[in-house]
Amino acid sequence: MYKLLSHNDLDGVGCGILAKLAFGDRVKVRYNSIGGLNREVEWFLDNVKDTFLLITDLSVNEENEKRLDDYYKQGGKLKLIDHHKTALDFNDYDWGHVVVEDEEGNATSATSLLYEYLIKHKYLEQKDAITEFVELVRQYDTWEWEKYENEKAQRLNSLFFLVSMDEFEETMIRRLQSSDHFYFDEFEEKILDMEDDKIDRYIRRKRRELVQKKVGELYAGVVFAESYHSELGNQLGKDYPHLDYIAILNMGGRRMGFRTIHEEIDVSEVAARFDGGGHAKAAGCSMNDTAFNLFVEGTFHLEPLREDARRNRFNVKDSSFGALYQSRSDDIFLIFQEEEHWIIKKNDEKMEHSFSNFMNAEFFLKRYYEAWLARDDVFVKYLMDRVKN
Ligand SMILES: [Mn+2]
Repeated sequence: MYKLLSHNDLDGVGCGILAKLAFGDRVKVRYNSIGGLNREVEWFLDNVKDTFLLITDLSVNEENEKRLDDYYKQGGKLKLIDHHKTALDFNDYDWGHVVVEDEEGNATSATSLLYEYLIKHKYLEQKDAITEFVELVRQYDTWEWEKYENEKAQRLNSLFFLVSMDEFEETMIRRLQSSDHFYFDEFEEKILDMEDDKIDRYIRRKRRELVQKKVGELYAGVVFAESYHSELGNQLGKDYPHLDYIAILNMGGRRMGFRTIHEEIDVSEVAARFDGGGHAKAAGCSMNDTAFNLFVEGTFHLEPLREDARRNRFNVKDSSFGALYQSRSDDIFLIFQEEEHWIIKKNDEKMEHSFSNFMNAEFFLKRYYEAWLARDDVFVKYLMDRVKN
């Protein structure tokens, strides 16, 4: 018999699907939250015998780490397969297999590592449909789908949330067994289109609620949201590149997620400050007192960031003639080009900084003044006033 304990996200469930394809009725699969895994491992060690234990996409606490090692040394069959860099120490054990990047430098996922493992040990045969499915899961879990603009990966994750876990598992297993290539059927395509529209509307609404807060040395965008965390964190990060990361607070679940689009920022370090963990680009933690204090109490009174005017014809970004910004304290900023440099005038006074391009000047204004691109009518009035004077 086999037992698989895995994470309850798409990558974790991808592992369950592979295990069922490989072992059929001989494997029992349980999906867990990050916190729930340790209870399951304890229960397994206390109650189960003669069973090969596989743990994927999650790692255990110190106590279970010791107990599992004893179990292994006494002849118990065990493998922990993970791709989180916080789990790399498990490679010290024979039973640990943690790989963050493969030899070609591609980010791994638990599903891709388990697939390799199952093929290598001849538990499962390689097949195009499965390889394609595994690659979609990997791209979604590692954000690579963004780079390749592979929306199929994002849609697979949407589908995962639209149906129950059991139904997703069952449908995928049947499809991977019976078809040569991976596909969505007509009905799935239809509901996924509807879901895409819904996500767009949700993100637009949440964008109007985003507040900015300096936490330590970094600037965070903070938003309360129950759904679509990864899509939301990603889109808001791209919309507000002057923020180092986006923090998404799920009050009902008492959890928070961190997401960054910046190479130089590692949000697993941010999460670690609050006893959480994860990847450099996406991480999470439970909401402890410190986190609650900083991110909830510390932001509740703040006004959301104002959005840039969208339908302007005259006051547009990157115009060497000048782009006008406003701030909540009623300051007015003009970014314009002067010879090689970009300069900012604050209320008609030149500021001392100069910038090598428009983007850096705008970054400065947004980061330190929370300024937004003014609407055309404000811009026109600004120019008329200057002409009169
Ligand atoms: Mn994963």
